[in-house]
Amino acid sequence: MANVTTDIASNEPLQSTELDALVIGAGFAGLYQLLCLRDRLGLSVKALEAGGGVGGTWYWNRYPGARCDSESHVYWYTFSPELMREWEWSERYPGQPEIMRYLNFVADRFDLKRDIAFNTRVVAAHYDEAANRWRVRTEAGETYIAKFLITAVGCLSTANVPNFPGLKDFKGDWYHTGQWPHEGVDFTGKRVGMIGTGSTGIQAAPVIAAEAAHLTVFQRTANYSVPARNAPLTSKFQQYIKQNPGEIRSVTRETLNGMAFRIEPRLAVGTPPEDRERIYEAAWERGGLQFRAAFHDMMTDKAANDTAADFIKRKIRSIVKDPATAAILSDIDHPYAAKRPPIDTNYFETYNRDNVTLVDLRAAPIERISAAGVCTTQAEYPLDIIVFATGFDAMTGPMLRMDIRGREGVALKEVWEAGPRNYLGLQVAGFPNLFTVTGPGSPSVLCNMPVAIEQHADWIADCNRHLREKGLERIEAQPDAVDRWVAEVNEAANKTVLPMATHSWYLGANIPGKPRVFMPYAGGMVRYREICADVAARGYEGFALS
Ligand code: NA7
Repeated sequence: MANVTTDIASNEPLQSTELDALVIGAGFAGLYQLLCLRDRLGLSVKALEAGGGVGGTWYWNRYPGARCDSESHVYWYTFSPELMREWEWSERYPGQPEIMRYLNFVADRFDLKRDIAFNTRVVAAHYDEAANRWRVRTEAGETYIAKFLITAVGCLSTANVPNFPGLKDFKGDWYHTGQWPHEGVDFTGKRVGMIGTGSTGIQAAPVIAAEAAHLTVFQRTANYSVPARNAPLTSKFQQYIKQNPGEIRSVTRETLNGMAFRIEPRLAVGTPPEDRERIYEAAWERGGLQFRAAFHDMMTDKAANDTAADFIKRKIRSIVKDPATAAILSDIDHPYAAKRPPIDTNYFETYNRDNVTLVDLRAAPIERISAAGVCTTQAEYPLDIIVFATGFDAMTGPMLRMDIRGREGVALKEVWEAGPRNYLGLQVAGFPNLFTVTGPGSPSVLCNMPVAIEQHADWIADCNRHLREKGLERIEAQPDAVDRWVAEVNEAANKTVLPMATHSWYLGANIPGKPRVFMPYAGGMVRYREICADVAARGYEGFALS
């Protein structure tokens, strides 16, 4: 319905749309949140999406080799057994195009697109206390008014292009992997430079190397990677999926991080070295993120983690033939999986190709970009194309690039100046009726994302139902509950080796000037789910309802 109201910034009367709830984003999170609120609660809801289609992260990340690191039979929605039977994955890990087909299938199956405005970027959201409404403005100047505002903006959706001097003078083409051209990039016959060796660079390098005349990889921090061992799914496994949707859903709810595998109860410390070696060897052969499930103490005991780290470093040195290159690749300075652990298809093998060179930025950092290419303090590397696989302003970036203001016009930027502060990763004190799906302080990126997303969207929908049933209009996190939760998030992280990677994006350390705070909740999805359920069961303890 359209009302005449006032534009939040200019005070000019504008046509605006009034809704019960507004969702920002139409990726995994936004689609499911829209479905929950519209179809289960019967609310008037719209989703606003900056992209030209559904998909969120997967809409933008179209770089060569883009593939999910979660296995396909757990990287999807599990709220509907019928839906799980209707869709069939083709490979062990879903590639970006297949994920896009899946999300479009879901959006069409539930007729979601009619309530999504595409190519619509939200620039501001201000809370109007007197009216108890959120006033949301888009880049094009439209205004939406909603009682509830739900951000489903993703954790890794704000691209980080480092501010190298001279980039504008570069005569070739450059691309960030998270803003990849839809038409693709032709590397044939080109000299390509790729900066960054996180999960993205590690996926992209082998694919680019196979096409380009030459690939130069610029590595700042050496990284672990375990073979993904991707393969087509057998028809037997596809049958298993169709016949056991309930079991698959249960496993993702019982495992620490929403994955399909259980962490072994045995300890690395105390296991005889030859047995440990055999176990790691089997985990390496099996491949994937499951490597971290080999021993229970891997993520909590540095001595245990060292055994995994040592195993992978030896693997790198055995794969990479040139000893100098192998030394640079295996000179890793953080515990295994303390930064997000990549998995790969022929990554280290790629350095055995004649057309691939590794540049060690620790020895000689990038000084600037010239018209011809990348200049380190030691040399200039002439290039036709530069690929920035340099990651994201993670978790808080997508929230803070919007001008979000709560009570009395207080900006989220101010409240989060020293790092994100909220309750359960779901609500910020002073920002009533604003929910943040997979916000900082929730398991999010430490969990298999669709599992974390379904839990949050369900909780938010249940909360909305509760408010309606009780005739309540407003829910707001209490400052003391926020203090307690921030302490709990820190405590959970400090029980693990995660904060030992002092330069990880989990800590915001990849973005110059960003406060260093461990952002995701590391206590595990199972415990987190219990905490959230318990809070709701106690009448939304820690929230003020009115
Ligand atoms: P990541 O994991 O943040 O990796 C970015 C890479 O880019 C990493 O190797 C960085 O080195 C490097 N980087 C970033 N800035 C610079 C500068 N200024 N100079 C040189 N190198 C730089 O992002 P990804 O896209 O690979 O992965 C993000 C997530 O997507 C991934 O974890 C999965 O969850 C999916 P650094 O390590 O900071 O020294």
